[in-house]
Amino acid sequence: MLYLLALLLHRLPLAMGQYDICKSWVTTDDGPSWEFYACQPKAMRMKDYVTVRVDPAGITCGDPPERFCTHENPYLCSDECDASNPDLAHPPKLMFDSEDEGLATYWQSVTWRRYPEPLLANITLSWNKSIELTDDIVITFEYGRPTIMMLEKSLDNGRTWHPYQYYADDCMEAFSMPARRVRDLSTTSANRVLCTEEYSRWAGSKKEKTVRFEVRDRFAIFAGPDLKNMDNLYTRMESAKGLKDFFTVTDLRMRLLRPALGGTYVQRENLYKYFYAVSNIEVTGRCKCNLHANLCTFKEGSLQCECEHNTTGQDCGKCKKNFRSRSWRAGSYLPLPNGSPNACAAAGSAFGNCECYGHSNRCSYIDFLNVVTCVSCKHNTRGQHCQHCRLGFYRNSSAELDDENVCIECNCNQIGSLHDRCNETGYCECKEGATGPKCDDCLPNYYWRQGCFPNVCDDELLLCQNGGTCYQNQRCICPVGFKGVLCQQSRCEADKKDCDGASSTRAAISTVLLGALGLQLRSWAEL
Ligand SMILES: *[C@@H]1O[C@H](CO)[C@@H](O)[C@H](O)[C@H]1NC(C)=O
Ligand SMILES: *[C@@H]1O[C@H](CO)[C@@H](O)[C@H](O)[C@H]1NC(C)=O
Ligand SMILES: *[C@@H]1O[C@H](CO)[C@@H](O)[C@H](O)[C@H]1NC(C)=O
Ligand SMILES: *[C@@H]1O[C@H](CO)[C@@H](O)[C@H](O)[C@H]1NC(C)=O
Ligand SMILES: *[C@@H]1O[C@H](CO)[C@@H](O)[C@H](O)[C@H]1NC(C)=O
Ligand SMILES: [Ca+2]
Repeated sequence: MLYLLALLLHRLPLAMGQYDICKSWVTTDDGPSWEFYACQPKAMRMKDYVTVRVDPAGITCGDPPERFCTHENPYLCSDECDASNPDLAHPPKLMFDSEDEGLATYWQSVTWRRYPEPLLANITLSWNKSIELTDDIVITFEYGRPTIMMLEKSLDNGRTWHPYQYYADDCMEAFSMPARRVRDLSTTSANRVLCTEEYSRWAGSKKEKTVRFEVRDRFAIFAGPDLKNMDNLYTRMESAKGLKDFFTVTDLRMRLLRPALGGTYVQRENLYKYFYAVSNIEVTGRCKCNLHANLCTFKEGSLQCECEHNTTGQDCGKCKKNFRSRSWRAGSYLPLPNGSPNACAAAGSAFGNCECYGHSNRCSYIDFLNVVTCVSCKHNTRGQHCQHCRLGFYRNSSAELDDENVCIECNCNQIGSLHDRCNETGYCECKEGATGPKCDDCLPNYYWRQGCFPNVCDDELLLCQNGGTCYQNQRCICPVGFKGVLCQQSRCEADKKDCDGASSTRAAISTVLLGALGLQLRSWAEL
């Protein structure tokens, strides 16, 4: 009875939505067992979990209190922003509260009183978690939308930023980009970053208040106008490189670059009507859990996937300890309709747990030693559990044991080192005279020439004598009449014949050679 209930409870959601469950208890010929599926959390209102930052400091209105007016009522500047009065304050958090019926609550910037200096503001939203967008980002502006703005995103918690979309009433003028519409994109350009003029033109501040980042329109390129064919979208997400990442963010930034003008030009005599006011930022998405979780919870100030399939980590991005018999993989939407869980697995052999840290997926039993050992360790590892580095490699101290980069090649200089092994910090063992981590340098008083050799001469102790010059520490170039390693020997003293015989002998040899050549030339000419 309980089995049946469990079966029903787990089977039920399958009908409700795709990839909603990670596993279900099924009965097969071999008896009941778990079956695993690719799974993902439901989409949520992400503004409930966001941290916001507004830059630069002092951009929020009300400190000191100031008056402003609207484009509809430009000469009645009786509205007031006062940060110290809760009724008149417009702090950033009002972009994320629930909008009840009635008056909108909004964050508001200072007015453009410093015109013509640009009025710039950044609104940065951070989740400290990767999020996959599932619906449009909708930003609601009160009193008119900016005439120039930019949306940026980060995938690495704000370390690097990338343009996401440009918005301007004149794209060419503002960004030197042609204006395009997301609706006109095709399957090959679905993740193009473009500039749109649809959300920046003046249409009266009450009428058109929203600026969108169109996720649905981009999905519709694959899934059809009503997103009925999600299977096609999921298939594309698996095959088109970069498509999934395009919709993934950890942070978003709105760069407000020029406020609504209410017309075509700025009226210098009334700058109190130019400012930004944002009442709501709607971001709908789901936690990215690599298709290994169907729940995502808010814990200790951050969203976290409740990982299944024996995975772990904030995004279920690695295998749990003792489940690393093969490398971690994200789940896949394919094959339809349930996808592949690509679960992490303990070494499923009868020999018990043989962890190979993901460097091997085979274990074997060695009879005479009575041990189970990993076979064919990859990634330059070795050992019973692939826990050591092969000779010629050393342990990467910033990588976990199950990391593909766990072993780094020693790279010892072949000539300067005794062998190609190194110690745990990557230092090679050097031959005499060589030094440096890789033995590719020479100690002082040694010179490099296919290895390190002791200096023959130098400028200090081993000076060339009698006017000789030291050539690259390798030898002294001696003036005529001297020889020896340091030119210390006079040729006359060494050999009496050298003193007068040398030059005449050389002349005699050249004459003979020239004579022979002349003979040869003459015989060619006669032929
Ligand atoms: C807004 O952020 C961008 C980087 O994304 C930075 O270059 C710019 O200076 C920031 N502007 C303000 C007003 O803080
Ligand atoms: C971000 O999330 C990680 C993992 O949940 C957590 O350890 C870290 O403290 C969080 N950082 C911030 C700034 O909230
Ligand atoms: C994960 O490990 C548990 C406990 O060992 C096991 O019962 C379960 O079947 C594993 N799940 C998957 C998806 O491999
Ligand atoms: C060491 O491991 C880290 C983490 O995987 C990796 O980023 C880094 O590139 C590795 N270092 C080398 C020299 O391979
Ligand atoms: C590796 O060798 C270098 C140079 O001899 C030495 O400084 C370092 O302490 C050694 N590291 C280890 C872990 O032995
Ligand atoms: Ca609000």
